[in-house]
Amino acid sequence: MKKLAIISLTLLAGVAAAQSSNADTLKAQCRDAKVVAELWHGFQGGAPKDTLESLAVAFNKTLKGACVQPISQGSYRDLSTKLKAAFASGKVPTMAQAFENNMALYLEAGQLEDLATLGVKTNYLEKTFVRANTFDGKLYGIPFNKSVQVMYYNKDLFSKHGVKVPTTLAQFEKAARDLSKKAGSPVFWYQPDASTFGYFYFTMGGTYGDGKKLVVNDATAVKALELLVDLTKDGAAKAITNGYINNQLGSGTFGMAIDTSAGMKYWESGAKFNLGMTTTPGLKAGYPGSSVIQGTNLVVFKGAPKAEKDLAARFLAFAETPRNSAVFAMATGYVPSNTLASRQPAFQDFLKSSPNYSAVLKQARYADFEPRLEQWEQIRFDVLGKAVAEAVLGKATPKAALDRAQKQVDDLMSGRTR
Ligand code: FGO
Repeated sequence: MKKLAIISLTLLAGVAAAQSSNADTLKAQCRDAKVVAELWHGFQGGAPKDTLESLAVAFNKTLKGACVQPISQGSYRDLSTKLKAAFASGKVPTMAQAFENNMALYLEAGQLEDLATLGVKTNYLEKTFVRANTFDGKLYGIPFNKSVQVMYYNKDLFSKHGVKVPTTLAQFEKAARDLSKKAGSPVFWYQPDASTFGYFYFTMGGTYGDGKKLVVNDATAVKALELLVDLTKDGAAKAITNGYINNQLGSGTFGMAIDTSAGMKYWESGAKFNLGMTTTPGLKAGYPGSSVIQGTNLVVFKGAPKAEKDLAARFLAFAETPRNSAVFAMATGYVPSNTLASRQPAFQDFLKSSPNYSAVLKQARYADFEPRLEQWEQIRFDVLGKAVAEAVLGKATPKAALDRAQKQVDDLMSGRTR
């Protein structure tokens, strides 16, 4: 117990201290190591990358002659592209981050190690997340950085105009319209993509089909996209088409957004107003809306040498201790993977000093996964995301955009296109 406490304190200190030194420390730790377990990831900077690196540094300090080396591969999509190339060349890393749909693909390609064979345990890990990592009864990944969408809002703007923070979709629509009129510009900011669409779709009861056929153009989907399009046309919502919303907070009057909890630190540093975080508006009064579960799991590749895989299993256990899970969540905004994390005294103190974060814990009980299909990554970006963008930019009606998307989905699912 004592050793754990020391490791975690070191980790916390590592997060808070000058982050740039992490890269140097990792390089030094891995320079003479006989066993190097590469962890390919899709973090590109900020709190998520710093915290992952701090975790690896702290873990490596417990080892002799071995190390875990996190290596950024660019974005999440760059990561899956590079992994597919690695499968083709046979030079796989030891571990990587993976969305559930990526795992379906990697599993189909015969690349994932069954974690039970490495002795990986899932005691006290979030059951829903663990289930999402389980295929045909076998565990192929452990939840690491799982996020939920929450509502970020400008407390000052709401109180200036005497508008109540919405808790239902009807209130949300009215607040967006009223506040935008008062502010003289659109206050609901969103990225026109599958993630934003997913919030509205799930909250209105959408399910992307019945599990047998993938559906993106049912009546609920059309209704969800129409709401976004109408708000945009009417000057109550603004599509942010060039990157993260949190990078645009200096330009114009921001009111509210639905965005990943993993952006928490970025939002905190980008907001020049009192930032509020709360659960998403729901369909019925008294119930939060839904939210898309994003972020990734850690997987181990079958083709890596045995010594690296054993080291990976030890790292997974280290990453998932209640304390390290708590530290990771506190430093980033991700949902803790270990259910015991929130009982940590440091976590309790954190909740008192950062009450916004409690929205993340509450929202985690009202969130849904996107389909766990190997084609999903391509569909969410190149088909559904494109349809959403087309509709909000006025290039097609929501129904026409989604009908076209459905055709592309059908072709992809039946193998007519790749
Ligand atoms: C991101 C992407 C997928 C899939 C969902 C999939 C692939 C979505 C969405 C597309 O870990 P999350 O919650 O958040 C990310 C985290 C680490 O980078 O920090 C967030 N971030 C980073 C910089 C910043 O300025 N602000 C900020 O919020 C970042 O989003 O994952 C959410 C965003 C997207 O990448 O555009 O998950 N996503 N399902 N990506 N490849 N495949 O199936």
